[in-house]
Amino acid sequence: MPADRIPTVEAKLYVIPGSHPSRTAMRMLEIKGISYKRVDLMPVVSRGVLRAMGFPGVTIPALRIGDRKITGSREIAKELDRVQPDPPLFPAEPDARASVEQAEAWGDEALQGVARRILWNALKRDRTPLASYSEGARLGVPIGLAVKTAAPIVALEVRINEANDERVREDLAALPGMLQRIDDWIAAGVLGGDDLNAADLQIGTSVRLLMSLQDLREGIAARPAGELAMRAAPDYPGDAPPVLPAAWLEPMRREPAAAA
Ligand SMILES: N[C@@H](CCC(=O)N[C@@H](CS)C(=O)NCC(=O)O)C(=O)O
Repeated sequence: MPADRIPTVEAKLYVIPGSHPSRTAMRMLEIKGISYKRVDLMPVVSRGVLRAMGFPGVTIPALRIGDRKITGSREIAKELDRVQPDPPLFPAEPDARASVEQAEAWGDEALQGVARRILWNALKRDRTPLASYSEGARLGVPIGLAVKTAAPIVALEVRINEANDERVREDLAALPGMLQRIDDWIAAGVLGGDDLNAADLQIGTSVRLLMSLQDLREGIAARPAGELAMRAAPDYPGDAPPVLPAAWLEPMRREPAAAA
């Protein structure tokens, strides 16, 4: 057995209920067959917890694996391939790997934020669906109470993530082009192969989060990106009834735009 191959490893994953990159990390651990302990944290509070525990960053997901502490879903993907090479999250062939890494980076740097801002903007309008995003989570307080007292957290997340109306309207205008880009990657074989790769899991969970919003679900579900999302994250919590202004959703109702 190669020296860098660890047969059993102790893993603890820090997540926020309903968080899309958290789900990316959960699915990667599942696919690798690495058992782990899940620790649910409240948004915002998570920052202090990770800082106090000596993680290198303050965002979720955060993984303690063996004696290593990692933040960032892309860093976690790389580390998991290192400690448990099979099944691989990246193709071995250099060009194919570069394409997957490019799609993964775009998923992290562009799509993830769009999905996050749209969700927080929707929750700013109606906090009630927060309970559905916490399904299956153990927050240490009753979910009902957590939701009732969540107004300051939602307000802070809107500020931290710049989920203001102007930005989110722009995000929704860009979304059809982003979905088209995902469909194109699927057609090109970069995404959506038989075995899910790191980019499938990075992008699929963001699309899956967007599909938790009834405002967007129908426009996404039938396209290849929607099918990929269901494969990447079959069990995703959360269901938000329509709440976004109809005019903002117009671009999603038009014909598919060119890739953004
Ligand atoms: N892009 C990074 C960062 C992820 C990120 O921003 N996570 C959010 C949850 S989806 C977070 O930690 N939010 C808590 C906060 O900002 O207070 C990744 O993929 O790991």
